[in-house]
This record gives sequence, structure tokens and C-alpha cells, in this order.
Amino acid sequence: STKPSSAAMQLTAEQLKERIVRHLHATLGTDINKASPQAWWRATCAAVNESVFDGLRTTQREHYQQDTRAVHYFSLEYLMGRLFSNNLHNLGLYQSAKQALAELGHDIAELEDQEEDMALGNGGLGRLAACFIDSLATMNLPAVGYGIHYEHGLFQQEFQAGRQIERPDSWREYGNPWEICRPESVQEISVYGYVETVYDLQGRMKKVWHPGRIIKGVPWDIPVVGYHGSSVNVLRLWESRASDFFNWDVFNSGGYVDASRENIEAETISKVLYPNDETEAGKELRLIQQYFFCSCSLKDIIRRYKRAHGDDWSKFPEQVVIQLNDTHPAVAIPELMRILVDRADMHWDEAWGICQQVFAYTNHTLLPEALESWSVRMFEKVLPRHLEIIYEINRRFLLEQVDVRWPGDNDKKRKLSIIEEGHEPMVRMGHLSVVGSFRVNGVAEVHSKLVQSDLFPEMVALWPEKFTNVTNGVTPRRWLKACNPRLSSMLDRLIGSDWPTDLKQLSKLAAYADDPKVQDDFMAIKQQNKADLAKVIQDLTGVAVDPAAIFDIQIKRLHEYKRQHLNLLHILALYRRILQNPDYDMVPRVFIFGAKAAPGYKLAKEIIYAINKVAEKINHDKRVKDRIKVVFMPNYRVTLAEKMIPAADVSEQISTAGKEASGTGNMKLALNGAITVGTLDGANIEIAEEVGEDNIAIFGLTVDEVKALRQSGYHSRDYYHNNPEIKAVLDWLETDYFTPGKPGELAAIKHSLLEGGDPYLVLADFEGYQAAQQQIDGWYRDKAGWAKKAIMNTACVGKFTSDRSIQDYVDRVWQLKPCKVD
Ligand code: 26V
Repeated sequence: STKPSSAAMQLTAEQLKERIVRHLHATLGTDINKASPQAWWRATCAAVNESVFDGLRTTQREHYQQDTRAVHYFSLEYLMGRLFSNNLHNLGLYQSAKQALAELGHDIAELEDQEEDMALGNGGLGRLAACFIDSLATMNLPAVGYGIHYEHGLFQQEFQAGRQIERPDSWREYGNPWEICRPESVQEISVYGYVETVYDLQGRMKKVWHPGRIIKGVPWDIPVVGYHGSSVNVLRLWESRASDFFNWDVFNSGGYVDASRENIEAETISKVLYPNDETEAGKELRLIQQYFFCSCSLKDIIRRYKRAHGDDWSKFPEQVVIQLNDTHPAVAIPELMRILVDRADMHWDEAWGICQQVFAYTNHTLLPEALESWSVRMFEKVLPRHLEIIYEINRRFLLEQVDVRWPGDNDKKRKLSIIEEGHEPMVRMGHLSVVGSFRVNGVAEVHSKLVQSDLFPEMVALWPEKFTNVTNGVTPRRWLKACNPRLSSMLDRLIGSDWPTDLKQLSKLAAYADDPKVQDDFMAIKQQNKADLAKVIQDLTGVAVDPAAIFDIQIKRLHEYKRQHLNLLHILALYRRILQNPDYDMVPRVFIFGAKAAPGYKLAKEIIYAINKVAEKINHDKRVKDRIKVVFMPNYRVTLAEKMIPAADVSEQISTAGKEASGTGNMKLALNGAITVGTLDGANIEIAEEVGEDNIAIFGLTVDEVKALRQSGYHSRDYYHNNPEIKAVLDWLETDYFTPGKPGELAAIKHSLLEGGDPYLVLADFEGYQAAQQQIDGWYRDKAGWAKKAIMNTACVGKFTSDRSIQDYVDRVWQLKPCKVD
């Protein structure tokens, strides 16, 4: 097992106190008598950074001297959350810091609350990137994360009269102590303009791109501290600025206003993270964002490579692997081709050979509306040379691969072409990613199978060995050790303290699953975590909840396929049963939601509104006698997840089978002893395999059954007419019962399920869902039985550490070796 790094181990609370006070004076310019909690927090961060930067220096020096092969993770999103307690835990300094601050008169939890979440992501995909860079550092793997330094992360959510209001997120308004600006590593990138064909002295044709705009990329480095290991890797995020070079002309010719307008436009590129909206198409700025960060990052990689290897490109694929987190950074493929062919004068075949050894692509969704494509028209305007390169990649692909395999088959060519023909021709980024990569993976077994069978079957026929699976994982440092200190201490006591880096150790807990003392301890911890969450709920929503009730939690982005409205229909059914039978016997339950809806996603916002209105009614209805409470936590984010997950009894993972690529909240909740109510979708299937059918409540149609039902014709109205409970709750939503004086305000859900055809089969799965919930109710009545199930969940999910995911990437994709650092 790994031990705390020597630098960190030697740090006592006394030494930390000295550092903190020193920074309070020298860095914050204040003193212990008048310092605000904010200043104390900043001083502590600065104290911690002394250790962080030590590790950073030695790691980067070691990687440079060893000239290591490294993975470069390209992602438009990193949902980091807060770094304070994470960095303290990973440095092994949390206890010393807690003591130091206590002796200085401060509660460490109070200081933690000074930090804004770094919310540079939407949801699962962005949080996965954050877990992966934690694992990479922990496993001493040479890695750089590349992304965008958004000024505004995902919007902050408020509710006004039950409706979602979006407010800008300004996470670094007053500066962020964890980031370092690196002006010495700025890059310049080009967009717009036109392509000229010229001939050199040997008569060789050359393409010259005359850009319309030049933009500067300024890198901000965030150190990524590995757990008790020695490595500190870097997350490098690019901020856009107007190029000084380009604006001088305009400026000097008296065009001050024009120049400052160009400044504003350049700086717009990294201003704001795009939410996963209804459609990605048509957003020029989004394409420029993608290209901006890909080009800056590639130039950064090449600069570092050249420092060691000069102009000899032959070692490039040995040294560099680039992982594309979904298709968002796929424009890196034609960009590397452009650099090699146009700038380095390489022959096309040699350049393409390099590309195909460097890129690997992870698919994170099968939803058609989320598959990226850009109109050829817009692509040509923004990146005219890249469009030509994509055409050439496509021409050769169709000629040398598709036509060789299926001679003369135009149908196959149409299906496989990177360019989708039609009224408005489109560039398909998924096709480009598969063609340009040496490996393509899905994020859970079932999802990877569907990527192969449903999304890219012909590509699999061409390159069967290209396709693989890497099931997602989560970092147990943040999602157990740091967020659930009570359970962590108990685990240390029972099974030793190696589990944070060797999560399979959790299986040792299974031997105690029947032990009454362990059961009591485990459930007492859950109870305390629930009491903590009850306070948070009271503070944020004003609703009083009883920690003795079942805490039933659904936390994830709001989307029809995730079916928060199925949860709502079940709540309504329970409420109705209570009204019809005042003695209706159920274990009291608190239904807790956390979700942001994309600002442009109408129905998702209606679902939030409906849940809030139903909550208001039920929570105030005396007849319910507190058997049901419903709370919608505002502004769900990483920091709130860390408070909710340790307090969950039940984990809602109820997507339509085939729609949720993996899910990662499902893993975090099971790890903390919650029992899953779930469909056989994404990683739920693998969780069920690990925990066993006694310890999970599975319901609903399978992927095959969903396909068969759609084939035979799905009629949601049949379920409405045949199931009186479904009919009653849907009709109820149309009345003014939950919105007095305003009938029809909650009708959108009913309409989408009936007139809208219920695209995600909510009504088809309702009966199975309510039966699974009944099973949960029954299980919970048996205290010891429930405790055993909860313990078995924690014991059996060791597979889902992101360390295992990263090892799978190393073995199946990256072929990397660890680099130990002293
Ligand atoms: C979803 C949507 C839905 C509305 C239309 C626009 C749009 C655009 C993008 C997306 C999702 C993008 C990919 C994504 O975040 N996938 C998630 O990745 C997680 C990590 O692999 C995985 O656990 C989730 O199941 C998957 O949804």
C-alpha cells in the first residue's frame, strides 16, 4: 500500500499553523484578529499549496527527465467541485489541518464552505473526467488533462414559485487559489479566413490558410494531487484572449473601438460552458470553443515533444496518446493532420498513420439528439482548411476501406460517409472520431455492445479490433473517504486502511454482513448522515424531514430518459392511496430530488415545476401524517452530492433500458450503502451482477424488450386505460389540485405520455416500478435484513473504482507505464 508522501507526513498541526498564519500575513495582508473566514480559507489553501507545488515540481521534472509516454485527456468538461478537502485528504493532511485550524479557533467545515464549486461541466461526462484525473495521479501515470477555462461554469439554479431560474456562475470572481497562470506557455490559434492553393519551387501543390482571426490561448494550470502517492499531475485549462499581434493594426489606424470589439469577441470564446441543450447544432461559438482548446492543446503537446525530439516525428505516437472525451474534441483529428501536412510538410499517408496511432475515442451517449454534427456551411466558414482535410479523410476512407469491403455499394457509402448528404450537408463527428482513432470504447458493457450493434455496425465490420469496453468508475477518495468520514473510519477499523487505493478490499466487509454489532454501527452511521442531511434540507428548502424515514434519492440531470416523472407518478400513486385509505401502511419515506434542467429544455422544466408543486401540496397535507415528504434540493452540484450520497437509503436509477450509457451516481450511492431501485440499463446491470439480486430492486423492460415493444407498436394509451392508478394520477395532474385556481398547469407531463406517445416508455414500466418500490418498503421493515443489504452494497462494489477504469484504459487503450516520483 502507499503511504503519505514524506513531505506531507512530516507536517504536523504545529507546522501547518505556522504556515497558515504566515500566509495570512504575507499572502492575504491581514492578521489573525481581523481576518474573515474567506481570508482564513485562502491562507490555508496557500499553506496547502506549498506541499502541492513541491509535488508538482518533482513530478513534472521526473516526467521530463524520464521522457515518459503520457496520456492527454481532451475534454470540454471537468466537474471538479471543491478542491480543499480533496487536496488535504490526498496529501494526508486533513487531520493535521483540522487540528491546526481548531487551535486557531476555526472549524474546518466552515472554511470549506468558503470555496465555490468548480462546476466546469454538465453532469456525468464532466464528473467522470474529474474522477479519472484523480485516479491517473494516484496511480502515478503520466497524464495531462486539457480543457477550457470557462469564466462561467454551469448556471446556478434557483426556484421561484417552483420554477427553475438560472443565474450565472462566477466561480473565480475573486480569484481561485488552486490555479496558476502560465503566461510563458501561451499559444495562438486561427479561425475563419480562406484557403489558397499555391505551388512550391518543386511544383508541389500546397494549401495555405489565410486566417481571418487570431486568438490567444492563455493556460491556467490546476495541480491534480494523487492520493498518498507522490504524483501531482496537471489539469491545463485554456482561456481565450485577443491576440496582441492581430489587434495592433486596427488599433494604430485609429480603430480603437473596433479593436476592443474584437477583444470582446475573442474573450467570448471561453466565457461560458454550454449546457446540454435540446440540440447542439447551429452554434458557431461552440465549434470555435472546441477548436480553440484542441488547437492550443495540440500545440502545447507538440512544443513539449519537440523539446525532447526536435523535428523527428517518428517517436510521436510512442510518446503521445490523446483520449477524446466524446466527440466534442474530435476536431483535434483534422487539426493534427493540418499541422503535420501543411506545417511540417509531411506526406498525407505518414501523417494519417500518426493520427491513427494517437487518438482514441470514448462514446458517452446513444441519444440521437446528442450525437454531434456540424453543418458543412458553418464548418467551412470557421475552419475552411479543416473542412478540406475532412473531405480528404473521407474520400480516402470511402475509397480505400468502404469500397474495398463493399464494392460499388452506395448505400454503405451513404451510411458510413463522414459527410451526411441532404438539404443541409453535415459533418458527423462520431464517424470522424471512429475513422481517426485506433480504439473506440463505450462506458459500460451493455452500452459498448449497443455502440457496436446499433450505432457503428459497419465500422465494426471494417475494424472489429478497434472496439472495446471500459466500464466507468468513481474515485473512492472523494466519494467515500472524504464525503463519508464516519463510514470511512469504520472501514479503516474493520478491514484496514488500504481500501482507498484497493477498493476490492471492501469485499472483506461481506464477512460482517450478518454481524449484529456491525449492522448496528453501519445503520447508526447512516442515521447520523441522514440527520446531517435533514439539517441541510431544512436550511435549503424549509422542509422538516424525519431521519427515521427512508431517504430515497434521485440525483442526476433532468431528462425524460432518466424518468424523474416516473418517480413523480409513483409518489402521486402513494399519495392517492393514502387519501383513499387513511390507514395505508407504508414505511415513511422522504423522496429527495436534485437536478438541473437545460435552460432550453421545456418539458424538463415542467417536470421540475410539477415535482415542486406536488411537494408543496403533500408536505402540507395533514392527512399524509408525514408518511411522504418530497423535497427538491435547489442548485444540485458536486458539493451537494457529497452531502446527499452518504445519507441515502435508496438510489433511484430508473432510466429507460438502453438510454443511460453507464451512470456513475449509481456507483457512488451503492458504495455508500444505498440500495438501488433500477432498470437493467448502463452500469446498473454490472452493479446487479456484483451485489446479487437479493441486494438490489431491479424492475422494468430490458433492452431487448424495449426494442420488441417498439417493433410491435407501443401504445401508451393502453396502459392509461387499463391501469386505474395510472389513469387517476395522470388525470389528477390536469386538475387544479396542486395548482389551486390554475388547472392544466401540470398537464405537460400527461400530454407527453399520451399525445406525445411516451417516447421513454414511462407507462410501460410503471407497474414494475411500483412493485419494486413495494419490495423496498417490505425490505426496510426488517431492520437486520436491510442493514445486511446495505452492507453488502458497500462490500460488493469495489469494481467501480475509477482506478479500475483507468487500469482498463491502460491495458486496452493507452499502453502506459507508471512513473514513480520521490
Ligand atoms: C445529453 C443530451 C440530452 C439532450 C440533448 C443534448 C444532449 C447533449 C449531450 C448529452 C449527454 C452527453 C454525454 C454524457 O454526458 N453522457 C453521460 O456520460 C456519463 C459518463 O460516461 C455516463 O455515466 C452517463 O450515463 C451518460 O449520460
